[in-house]
Amino acid sequence: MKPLFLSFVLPAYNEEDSINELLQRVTSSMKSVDANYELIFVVEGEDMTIDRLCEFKVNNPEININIFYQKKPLGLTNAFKKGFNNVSQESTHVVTMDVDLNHNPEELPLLIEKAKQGYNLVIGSRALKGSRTLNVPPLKMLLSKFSNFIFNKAFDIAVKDKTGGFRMIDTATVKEIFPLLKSQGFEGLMEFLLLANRAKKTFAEVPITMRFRKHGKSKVKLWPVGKSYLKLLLRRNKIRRGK
Ligand SMILES: Nc1nc2c(ncn2[C@@H]2O[C@H](COP(=O)(O)OP(=O)(O)OP(=O)(O)O)[C@@H](O)[C@H]2O)c(=O)[nH]1
Ligand SMILES: [Mg+2]
Repeated sequence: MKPLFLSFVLPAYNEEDSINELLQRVTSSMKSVDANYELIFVVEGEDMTIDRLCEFKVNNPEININIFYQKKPLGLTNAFKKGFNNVSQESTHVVTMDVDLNHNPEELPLLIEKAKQGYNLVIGSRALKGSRTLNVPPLKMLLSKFSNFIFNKAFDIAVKDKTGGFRMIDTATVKEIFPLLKSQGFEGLMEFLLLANRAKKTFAEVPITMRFRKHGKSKVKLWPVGKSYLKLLLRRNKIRRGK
């Protein structure tokens, strides 16, 4: 097998109080992983995230960090697209995770193990035996369970957690699928799975511990996000047929 080269694609919108811990934890976790890696940040917003990130980059010149920045947020999927478009030539896999530390960088080896078995998409899942969710407010938990229930009925894909953002995907699959994404925001996480399923990609899920953000505000706005998922639901048959 080719040596692993992980491209972390990390969208951050006003995450100034989480960015330093994320950088510390990702880079120290990677010390015990047998892989080269790069960090690609797509930063939007007007807080200090960009300043803290640039400072880390200057102080750690040995770490391969690529930063894209603009003030105006253009949505999660658009941020992912920008990152995916800029992974380096050597990249074997793309890793996505939230910058607010919802996901544990220390759990990455679980995903790597499955990716090494050859699965195209490995999903850090909140919906398996052994998965844990910590400190998530009851209303958010209820909404997440409700939306996953609807998606499990509506989308016939062998993945239990269809909206989680902790994923490891082989780079060839990312390059094949992402140009087809029509989404702009959070619904792109689901659309990616639909398109990958249509392209007969293989999926694996591993249980993770998901922790509610300690800092900053959620970027999920109930009504716009709900509306875009609804549009995706209405479009699902067209997507299945490749239209
Ligand atoms: N660059 C960029 N990043 C975004 C945008 N929307 C969300 N993000 C980032 O994407 C990740 C996921 O957004 P979150 O707000 O954490 O969404 P969530 O995990 O469903 O909700 P909570 O963690 O409960 O707040 C975080 O790292 C955000 O900063 C965007 O428009 N642009
Ligand atoms: Mg989050």
